[in-house]
Amino acid sequence: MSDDLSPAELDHFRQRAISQPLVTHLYTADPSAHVFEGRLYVYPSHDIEGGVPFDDLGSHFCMEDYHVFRQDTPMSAPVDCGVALHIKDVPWAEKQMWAPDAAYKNGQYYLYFPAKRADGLFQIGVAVSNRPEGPFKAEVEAIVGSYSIDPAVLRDEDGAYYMAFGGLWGGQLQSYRDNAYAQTNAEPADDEPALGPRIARLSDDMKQFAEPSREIVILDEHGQPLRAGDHARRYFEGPWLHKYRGKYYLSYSTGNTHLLCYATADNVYGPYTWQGVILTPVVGWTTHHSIVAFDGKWWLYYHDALLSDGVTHLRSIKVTELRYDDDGRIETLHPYGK
Ligand code: FUB
Repeated sequence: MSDDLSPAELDHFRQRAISQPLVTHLYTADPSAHVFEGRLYVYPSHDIEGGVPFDDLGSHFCMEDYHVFRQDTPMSAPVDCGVALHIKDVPWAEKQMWAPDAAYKNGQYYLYFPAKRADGLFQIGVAVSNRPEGPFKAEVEAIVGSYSIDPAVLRDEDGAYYMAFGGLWGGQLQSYRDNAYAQTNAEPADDEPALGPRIARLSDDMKQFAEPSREIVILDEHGQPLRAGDHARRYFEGPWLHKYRGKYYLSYSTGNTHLLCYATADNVYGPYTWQGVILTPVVGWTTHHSIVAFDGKWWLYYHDALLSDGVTHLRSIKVTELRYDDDGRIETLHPYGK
């Protein structure tokens, strides 16, 4: 949704909002929620006003660190566990710590995060801790073969871990084909297949890809790849993978149409088939989420920009219950009512 909203419009959305900001002493966005040690840990971006002018590449999203938040239940007040990782402690990264995710394996916690290198290209790094809240120690180099933004890690039931990632425009995904960068690469034409997110299995030590990443293809109802011009459905950024009743669910943002939608598959690599909308537009340009099960219910963590009166790069994380129907379809949520 556009961030040019009048005070009356902002009031209207505030009165109808289905949930309130979880954190009000900081701006937070892109929440990745996980259950570790029986409690909820939320790994968001930490939005700041860095004084960087707005541009179409998202340079004004100039975040410098991550805070981790802990909750006893999705509805309880989060505890700010403090700075988990700062960009000054990441040898390969220069700026723009965007949407992170986390995973647990064998007594260690792994924080995955995108950031820009000095040459202006995004890569994805990993940092390790023995506590879910950190502090995390970054590896010296980014993950080999990683690029673009928005890592999301799924632990499958057989113990394998997969990372989905990628984002268009400022996220640079359109500059890559077959894992190779060229400045001349661009988004496909409207009638060509859309670019999908990337996916790779993680190595046993969780610090590298175990294989070159491959593209996730998202099909329409006729079994055809979504077209690049299908802006209401095609992948843009912010992937999330979860499993429900044995099926893989890939959910994501459609970017310039501001929807969170989802697609399902029988195989983690896809192809996925587009199914529907999870969340209609929020206040602010971006929409980004995670889905987590807690105590027998499912929860959607998301963000909007109401707390900052609609400033797109000053967002607040929120949570609301997510429901499936008997066929496993996710019911569409409207952040400010219908
Ligand atoms: O927070 C910076 C970027 O905005 C994220 O990486 C995108 O998913 C969007 O939410």
